[in-house]
Amino acid sequence: MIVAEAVGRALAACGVGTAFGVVGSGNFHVTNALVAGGVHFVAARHEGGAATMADAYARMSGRAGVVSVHQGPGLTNALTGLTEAAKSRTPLIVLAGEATEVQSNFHIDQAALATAVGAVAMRVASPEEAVSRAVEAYRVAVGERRTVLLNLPLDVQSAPFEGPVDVMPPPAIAPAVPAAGEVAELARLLGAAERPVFIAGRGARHARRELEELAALAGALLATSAVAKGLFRGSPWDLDVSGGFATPLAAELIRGADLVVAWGCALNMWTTRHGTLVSPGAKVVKVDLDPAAFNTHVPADLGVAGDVARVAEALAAQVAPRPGYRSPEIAARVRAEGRWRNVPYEDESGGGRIDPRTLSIGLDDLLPRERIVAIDSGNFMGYPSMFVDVPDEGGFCFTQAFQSIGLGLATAIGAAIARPDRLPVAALGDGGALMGIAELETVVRLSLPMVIVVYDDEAYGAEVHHFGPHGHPLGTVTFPPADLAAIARGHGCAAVTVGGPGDLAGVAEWVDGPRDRPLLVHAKVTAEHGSWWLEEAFKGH
Ligand SMILES: Cc1ncc(C[n+]2csc(CCOP(=O)(O)OP(=O)(O)O)c2C)c(N)n1
Ligand SMILES: [Mg+2]
Repeated sequence: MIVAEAVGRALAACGVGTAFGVVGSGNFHVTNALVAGGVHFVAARHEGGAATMADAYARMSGRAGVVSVHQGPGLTNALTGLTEAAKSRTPLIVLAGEATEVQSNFHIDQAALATAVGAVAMRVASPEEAVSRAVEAYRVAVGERRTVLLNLPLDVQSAPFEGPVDVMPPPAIAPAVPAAGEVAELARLLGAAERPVFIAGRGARHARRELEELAALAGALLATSAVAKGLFRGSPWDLDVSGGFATPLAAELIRGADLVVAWGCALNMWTTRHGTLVSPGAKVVKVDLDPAAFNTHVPADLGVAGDVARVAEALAAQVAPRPGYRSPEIAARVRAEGRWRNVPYEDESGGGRIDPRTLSIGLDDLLPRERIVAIDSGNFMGYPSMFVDVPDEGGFCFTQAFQSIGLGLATAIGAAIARPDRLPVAALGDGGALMGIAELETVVRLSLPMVIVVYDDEAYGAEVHHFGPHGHPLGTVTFPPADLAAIARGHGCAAVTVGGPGDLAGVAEWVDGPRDRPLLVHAKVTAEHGSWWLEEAFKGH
């Protein structure tokens, strides 16, 4: 056995289930060793796609993601996806060959690259530490929620490895017990609040039951950040997403809160519309594993350090039932106005183009409810996020921490592999779709029953709507029509072009058929004006 094989075997023994990558000479043996150890390997067509697939897979499966890349350009190609993962605290292990010889064409300072984007850099520096380094990389990724680059120098990885690959998988870390004083103070605030609202973020995605039980006692309304969308689906007190995507009703009720408790949620500019959704008179509490979150963005009056589920459970024993914000009148309003599709609008479809709201509502009606929706970035992104419903927090995958376009299709692939029981839906702009299109072949090759919806305005709409009103030239951000349906058919997908509501019949046909190939919905969308969340976004630039 060589060192590369020992590393692959060790990671397989740690419990890695699925790995993604693009294989070259420098990661050939380690990848094959993963496979030999029972790991399912998914070959991507671009390392950027592989990194994002692994990220999305980890988010939606709750397991570590692994991505395997060639030295040098294999790693640089993966960097945008790795940055997204690092910013999102996704447990991800990157296995990379490393050309340590400076004369090599492949040589770069890989450790510096990793740290520059917020990842942790490690290296297997000798055969003796092959197994211990691999286990350490796994432990840091999972235990500390980090993206870890494990460099495999070419000379070391090809050296003989003596001895057995004996791996004790690192033990699961029990969440720390929250401080009694902080919990008691939050219990006191909950006991005094007339209109409490809970906003749950990424750090609360595992804690639905605990939060719902506590919210029922405290009379709290429930909302989430975009990444946790769906967490409270089915609750009559679910306001859906807080922030730019919030319904007018959700915005009104969150603004009306006298206590906002953020659970595993930083209350960033997106979730709070630059702080404006939190009333100046409201008390703000943050419950977070990381105390560094307490004073960022909208700062907390009280911080409770700890795991969200544990803290909520501890509180439930201390809070006496009270109606709080939960009146019959509010319940009726949430029922009537709590979803975007119930908010009236004027359908602007016409002239061979479909209103993106009408498109999204039409898809919501047609697609099976057991779905997992992935969203790319751009002006269009709010339409699928707001009008296409999801069954729960496992139905929405939002790789937007780095705000990169082009990650949506790979996100949908990783999510689809994590949740094969659900219909994957990729919602993309034409710009993001063409940027990430290398992975369309992967969708077809893997026989994923995916629906890929392209909101095509033949432009980088975000830029058009931001700069257009000021009279700037837009030639750099507008494009001639591209026949995306034909491109998709060329890859082996089914495809429909939608130029008006009537064309959605083609989607219904696919849904009712064998779904034996992916469907690309090429939607020519109206684009007379930009979206309201986009204006909000540009305030942050
Ligand atoms: C990798 C990357 N390049 C450029 C940008 C800047 N950018 C933000 S939105 C956008 C336009 C995206 O176009 P499209 O996917 O068609 O969506 P639309 O805005 O038209 O709805 C661009 C270029 C970015 N966020 N990420
Ligand atoms: Mg566009």
